Amino acid sequence: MSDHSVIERFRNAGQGQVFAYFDKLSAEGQKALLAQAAEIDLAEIERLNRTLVAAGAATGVNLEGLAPAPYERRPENGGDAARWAAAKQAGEAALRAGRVAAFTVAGGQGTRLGYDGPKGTFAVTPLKQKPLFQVFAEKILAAGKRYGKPLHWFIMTSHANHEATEAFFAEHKYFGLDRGHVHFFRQGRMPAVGFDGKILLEAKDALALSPDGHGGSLRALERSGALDLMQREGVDIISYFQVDNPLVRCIDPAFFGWHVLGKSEMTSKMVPKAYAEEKVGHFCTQGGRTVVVEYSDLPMAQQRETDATGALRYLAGSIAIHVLDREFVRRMAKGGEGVALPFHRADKKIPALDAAGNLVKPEKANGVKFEMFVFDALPFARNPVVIETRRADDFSPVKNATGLDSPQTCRDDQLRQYVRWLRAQGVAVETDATGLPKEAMEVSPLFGYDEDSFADAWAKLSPKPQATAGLYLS
Ligand code: UD2
Repeated sequence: MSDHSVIERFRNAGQGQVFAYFDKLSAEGQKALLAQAAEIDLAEIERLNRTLVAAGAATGVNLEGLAPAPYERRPENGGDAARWAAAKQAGEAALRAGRVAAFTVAGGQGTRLGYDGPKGTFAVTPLKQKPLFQVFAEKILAAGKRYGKPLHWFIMTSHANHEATEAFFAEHKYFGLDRGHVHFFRQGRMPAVGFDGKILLEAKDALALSPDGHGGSLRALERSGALDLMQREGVDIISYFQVDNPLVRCIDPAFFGWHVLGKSEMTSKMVPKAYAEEKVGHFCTQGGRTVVVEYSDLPMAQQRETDATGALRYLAGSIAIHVLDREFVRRMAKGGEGVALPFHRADKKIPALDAAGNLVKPEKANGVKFEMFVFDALPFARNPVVIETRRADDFSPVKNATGLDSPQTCRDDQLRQYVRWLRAQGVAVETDATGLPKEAMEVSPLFGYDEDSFADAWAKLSPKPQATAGLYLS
């Protein structure tokens, strides 16, 4: 498309302000702005303005006919132990057949943590201060060895952190993984608009662009060629997890097995909510489909409802751990008649040029960012399955600098996990009432990354060390 027709297209769409300073830009600046503009789907922006931004646009989520989603309970909570065992076997077979790839969404900006760098480079382990990326890398490496098939690992970055992420891996020699098995790609971007629907500029030659949400990962997997690579390699099971949660069992045979045996296109883990007000999404059903409703969208009265036994009715909390079928992702990415992730509106403080062309850092929200959420794919999936997991085994994210979901709580949860693994092997460990040892110790994922792999490694260990301060099993 010629430069002129790009500009014309924006003018016709009522977005001519994007080129307000165009004539004063250097040739380079003009080129940069045109390239960004060419990325924008103006029809999509017009639709989002109409449906999400315009005065009177429908706000709030449709809660009609909502009910709690069924899920597969763990054996200790009344689930069928034989089915769990069968699932584990099926998952192990899938791993041995090389059908599984790991996939981390790492495009977020980590603003709440106040850490300036790709979040995956943040140090989290109690003793060795390993960064998040290293924890996942070692789990993936160890699982590849355990099942005799090295796994591919896909990492979605953002434009802001892509180069720093790649450099970090190169500097650390991919933490022992084969370079050819680690794949990075950028997620897509969306322009921010003012409350009047006009696309904002962050500089005279740059739009205010931001990542399109973790739901953008489905499009990005397709666009980057990751799905084709998976197909060539015989991978059809994608293990999706977030960069902020080092406890995640990113290679969990039973999880993959439920997915395979259920002929599911999307399988998700739930934890029973700890309390009604806990800020997680809820697995629900609506019109025969599985959906996730964010805590901010479900009225508090409903979140507090209890059943006859006194348990929360909307118990199934979403912790952002999913298995995706490769061809399901392709179908979602390609879109088509009625098949598309919806966008969500987030009102934000967006640094933008004012009418005089000066950059203003606003004190309060001045515009809207558009984001997609990966869990919105669930209602499109065939045979979705939700399984229960123990929070202590799978979920302790680092989100805030202090307090809840902070480096401190995450460190403590890692330590408690090492203690449970050791105690399961009959090792005496001194702890407080919450299972927290007095002194730091650490288990490398290369030694054991879950209960089973730890038990096997421990059995082979001779002599057995004492569980004392500074113990490092690697
Ligand atoms: C998410 C879920 C919440 C719960 C929680 C568990 C949403 C809206 N809420 O909350 O229900 O499951 O996680 O921890 O998802 N990311 C990208 N690109 C983006 C935006 C995010 O890659 O454009 C990644 C980010 O790097 C991180 C993950 O997605 O790994 C989660 O992002 P978040 O911190 O915004 O999610 P949060 O804590 O609001």
